[in-house]
Amino acid sequence: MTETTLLMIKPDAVQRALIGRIILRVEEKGLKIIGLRMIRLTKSMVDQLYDIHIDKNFYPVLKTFILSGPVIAIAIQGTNAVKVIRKLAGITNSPEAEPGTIRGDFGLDLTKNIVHASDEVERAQYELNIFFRKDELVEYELINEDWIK
Ligand code: FUP
Repeated sequence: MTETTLLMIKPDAVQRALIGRIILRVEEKGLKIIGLRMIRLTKSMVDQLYDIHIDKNFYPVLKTFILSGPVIAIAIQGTNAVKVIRKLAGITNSPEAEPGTIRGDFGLDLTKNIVHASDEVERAQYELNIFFRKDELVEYELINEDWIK
């Protein structure tokens, strides 16, 4: 089933010049990028994105980190896009993430873990709304789409 999800490249990966290599993985997999934006998040946007973690003890550290530099928000569409991007990202704790995943290949820290990926279709919609207006997501056909999906 065609889904749309959010992948956010976090400030650590932007600073480490990993933007291109992360985007490459999305494209290589055959998923379609339908929105792309660099932004320095506001405090209230971070609270929206991580609303389920606001009361956790690690939240102040997480929030400071996410506010520490610009991020890249990527809206991605394709078959099972939510699950596929979560798998490409790897598990949350980078040192334990499988090699071959983004976190497994590039990360060594739990908080500075390179990317954020939405975990459910409805949640993806909620998170995409934090970064993009409806008219900023672009509907188009890729010429090789029929060979992929
Ligand atoms: P994920 O769904 O992989 O983004 O992971 P979680 O929703 O469990 O956690 C959100 C973010 O909080 C993670 F990217 C890392 C961070 N985190 C910490 O910094 N410390 C913790 O103890 C747990 C999570």
